[in-house]
This record gives sequence, structure tokens and C-alpha cells, in this order.
Amino acid sequence: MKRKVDENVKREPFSGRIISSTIKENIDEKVEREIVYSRPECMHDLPTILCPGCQHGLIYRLIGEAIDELKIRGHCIGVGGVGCHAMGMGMLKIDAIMALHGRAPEVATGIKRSLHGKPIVFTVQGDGDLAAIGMGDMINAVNRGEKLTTIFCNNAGYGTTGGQMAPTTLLDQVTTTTPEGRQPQGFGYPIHVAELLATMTGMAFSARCALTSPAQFNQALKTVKTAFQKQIDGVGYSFVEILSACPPTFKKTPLESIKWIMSHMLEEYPLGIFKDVDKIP
Ligand SMILES: Cc1ncc(C[n+]2csc(CCOP(=O)(O)OP(=O)(O)O)c2C)c(N)n1
Ligand code: SF4
Ligand SMILES: [Mg+2]
Repeated sequence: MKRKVDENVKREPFSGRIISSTIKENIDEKVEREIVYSRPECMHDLPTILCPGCQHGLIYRLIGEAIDELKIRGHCIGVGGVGCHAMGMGMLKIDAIMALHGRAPEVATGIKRSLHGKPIVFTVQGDGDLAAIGMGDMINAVNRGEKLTTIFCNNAGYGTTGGQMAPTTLLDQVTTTTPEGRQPQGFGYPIHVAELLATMTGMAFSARCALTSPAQFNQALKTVKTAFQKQIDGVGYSFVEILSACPPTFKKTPLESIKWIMSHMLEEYPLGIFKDVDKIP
């Protein structure tokens, strides 16, 4: 059978790559266009290792954008907890260290104090890491008024280890450890970490954001920048909780997961700023 020849198809002289002139025109046209959105300078060009639909990657992207916009890259040290939330730390072009489960606030405190308060030190922690095993560590770091920032990834469960219940799991939510759905008798109620920490004197800024729309992403970026600025200004602890989709824990597709955050998580975890002061006593 005779092969049909496409007149538009040419072989590139050096690469030997076959490229349709129609496609090439489109590529050339794209090069001419103004680039309005690209990878933050602060991020390595690496493929994601997170599941499809995981929003932890977006959280790292917004941390990267915040660092770029505040021009603080050379001054930042990140401390990761234990869990999927920590996996993005290697994507950032900054100095970083991983702490034992729940112990990121202590490691961050040690770094900040031993370098005489100079670096901008932040932790990225999950709800299992921070609100379960590390809650005491977190509360005491805020109580000391450490000049640190924490980005708290709330995905309503333990993503890494297979979707067990976390303190942030919603009532009636089915997890591998609450197959009948979380019931308050025996399992307690969802903990509202941003509101809880906002009641503490050492806290300078506490807020909650979500990433279910571009507008929310922009709001979250603004909020993370404000949190870093509080630390730069030496006010006190700053804290941003971000609701994050974990499709395997939610047992949903990526799109259904976003919708579930909108229909269920936002009701339990309202967005907003719960504390914002310029001075702590
Ligand atoms: C002291 C200790 N207990 C338990 C574990 C096992 N472990 C590793 S990751 C993880 C869950 C992490 O969940 P979360 O912090 O919510 O992060 P996510 O994966 O959901 O982002 C657990 C229980 C551990 N590494 N160390
Ligand atoms: S298990 Fe959940 S938190 Fe972990 S990478 Fe997958 S989607 Fe993200
Ligand atoms: Mg989690």
C-alpha cells in the first residue's frame, strides 16, 4: 500500500526531528507571545513526585512565588516535617532540613536562635505531623513567640501512610482507621488549628486559605507573603493553614476532591485571617 505523504511535513536538518510546518508555525507564534506565567525562579525544574491531583505541589509553588516576590531566597531556611507535605522542600532552591515527625518547630527554633535571628526560617508541616504528633511542639513554639513561620498543609488525613484519620479529619469522613466514618465518641472532633493558635499571645498572624480557584491561589500567595513579612519585621510567630486535596485519602478523583473541599471542608474550616497584630506584648 502506498503511504500518503503530508506536504506540510518536513524533516529538521540537524535534529532529524519530523515536524509539521503547521505545528512549527504554531510553536513560532507561541515564542513570540509574552510569557505571563512561568516557574518561580526559586524552584528547580523537576517533575512532581506527588499523586495526580495532590495540591501540596501548589503549596510549594506559592511558597516559591512568595520567596521570589519578597526577594528573600538567599535568606530562607526551610524545615520539613514527615509526610508527603515535606516532599516539595527539595523543589525549592533554598537551604532546607527535614525534622523528625512533629519536631519541625524545635529544629526551626534551634536554627533561628543559633544564627542570631538572621535567617528567615519556616516549617512546612502536615495535619498528622503538626496537629497529631507535633501539637505540643507547635503550641509551645507559638507560646515562646518564636519569630518563625509555619505553612500547615491540611488534607484531612495521613496521606503518606495510606489515608488514616488525622485530628483534622471531618466528622463522618471515611478513612482507613474510621471505616464507619469519624464519630466524635472515641475519635473526637476536627481541630481548627489556625483558630486555636490565634488565641495565643505569641502569635502575630494566623490565617487559613484554600486553593480551589485561581482567586484563592492569589489570596493564599498574598497571605503567605504577609506571614513571611511578620517574621522579617520580627513581630512573632506567623502561621498559614492551607486546605489541600489528597485524592487517595478522599477516595475521589482530583476534580471530585476539589469539589469536596468546596462542599465539605470549607464549611468546617472557614477561610480568613484570625489574628493579625504588629506587636505582641
Ligand atoms: C514518630 C513517627 N510516627 C509515625 C510515623 C509514620 N508516618 C510517616 S508520615 C505519617 C503521616 C503523615 O501525615 P501528614 O503529616 O498529614 O502528611 P501528609 O502525608 O498527609 O501530607 C506517619 C504517621 C513516623 N515517621 N514517625
Ligand atoms: S498520598 Fe495524598 S498527600 Fe501524598 S502525594 Fe498522594 S495526594 Fe499528595
Ligand atoms: Mg495530611
